[in-house]
Amino acid sequence: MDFTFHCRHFINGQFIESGDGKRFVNINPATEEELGWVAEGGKEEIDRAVQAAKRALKGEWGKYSVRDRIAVIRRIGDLILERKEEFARLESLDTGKPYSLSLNLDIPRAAYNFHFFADYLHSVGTESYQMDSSQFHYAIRRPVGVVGLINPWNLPLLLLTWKMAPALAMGNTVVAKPAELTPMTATLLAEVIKDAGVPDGVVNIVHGFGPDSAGQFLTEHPDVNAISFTGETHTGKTIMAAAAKSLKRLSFELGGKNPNIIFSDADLDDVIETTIKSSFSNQGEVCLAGSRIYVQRPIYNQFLERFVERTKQLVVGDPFDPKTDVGALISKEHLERVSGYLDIARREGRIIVGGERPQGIKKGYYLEPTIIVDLDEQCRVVKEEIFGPVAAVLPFDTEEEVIARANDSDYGLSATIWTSNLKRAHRVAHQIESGIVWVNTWFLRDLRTPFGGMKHSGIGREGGAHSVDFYSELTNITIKL
Ligand code: NAD
Ligand code: 6OD
Repeated sequence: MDFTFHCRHFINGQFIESGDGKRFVNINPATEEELGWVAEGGKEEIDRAVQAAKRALKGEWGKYSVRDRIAVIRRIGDLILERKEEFARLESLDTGKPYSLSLNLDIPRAAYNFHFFADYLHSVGTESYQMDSSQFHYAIRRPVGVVGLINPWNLPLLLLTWKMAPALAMGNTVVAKPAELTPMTATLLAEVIKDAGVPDGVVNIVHGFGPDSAGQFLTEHPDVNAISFTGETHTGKTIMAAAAKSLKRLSFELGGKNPNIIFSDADLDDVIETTIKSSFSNQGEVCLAGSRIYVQRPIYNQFLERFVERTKQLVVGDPFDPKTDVGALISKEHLERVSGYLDIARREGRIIVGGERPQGIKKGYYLEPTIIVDLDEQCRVVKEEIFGPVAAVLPFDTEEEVIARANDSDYGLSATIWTSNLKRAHRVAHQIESGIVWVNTWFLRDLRTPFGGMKHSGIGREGGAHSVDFYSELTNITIKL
């Protein structure tokens, strides 16, 4: 394919390469071809970006009124939409996900992240209290300062903007470190940021890796006041330790091993269509993916038959073919990691559909959507996050039993409950240990709601008022009259 897109850092409003000229190659996971090179940032680039962000806090950005911020944030959203085909193309080339998904979900949602927080900012207030006529208390909000944003590769622009929009709305400046595997849409976003008229230094983007690279140097930098991180639980622990030295504020959205609980009174047509999405959309590379599917015994065989049938109909292949449902996994290493779990599944359970490279596809990191049964609850395939198009289906008998099994996990990000019994839906939802519970649906979002996980799935919540709180400092002022 005749395509190249090189990714430079964006520091203080300028696109630059690393001082030492270091670069790495960006690979298209669907074709294994080179997409271009990426500047590899180190200590020097992180420091330049942080200093630019620090200066920008005190510059014209610091004087922007709420109305000025709303206008510029709204403009960023508008410009993303104006260039949505370009963004979607880059996102699919970088990730291997279907272009239709990038165009209809990732990119519009990225724009909406800016539009939502621009609108939301209008109604952000603070508290005030009056004890009696002699004392009055009120709080003011200020930016936290320089905020580091570290993101994964599965929903690159969606997740970067989910953090950037509220950070800017609250008047912070940012240094973002996109995932090394998906640097392209962040680079295009930098162009949009410039075109929208955001003052230099307010948004900085430094490419690179995690350990001993841009990611680590960002988390260790003493002038970074907060880190918002989305990624693996293990990485979260490393970042927490590094950030402790300078006592940074942290927000973590981490991994998940999410249960889908399907009671026998559920609407099976709805269940099948949504479970296909929750297991296999975005190649199953979604933190919210339902990867442990508990089905009540009376409908277990019927569910399985229909779920397998529907899975066989999924078209796996070229992300740019409009018929494609499932694209390529992100990298060779990731495909090998996911395949390692399939080896365990073959030994300890039974793969009843998928599990192989799709026939006729010679290049690219593809895997057929896979369903596994007959696994012991303690098997690693049931316990660990696989982050691929792989679902384990397990039967259950009683409500009490399935709640205990769903909660028997280190993770606690999301869960889906399928039932037509409203009382049961509430009862079960109240007992599930996860930050998000969907009833008779999946990934239905309202950006005002608290989003995040408990246990090893995260610390803190983002969305609406929760993002406002994370990205701002409160000072309480007491007046004695
Ligand atoms: P990852 O943790 O390997 O990498 C995420 C980011 O962290 C990358 O930019 C990487 O370069 C950086 N990084 C890695 N090591 C670092 C270090 N020592 N210091 C600083 N930065 C470092 O995750 P991934 O493989 O890119 O993404 C997949 C994971 O993300 C899955 O576990 C998935 O569940 C999780 N995720 C969670 C959510 C959520 O909302 N909870 C959303 C999407 C993805
Ligand atoms: O919808 C969101 O706001 C969000 N953070 C989604 C995360 C999906 C994980 O892969």
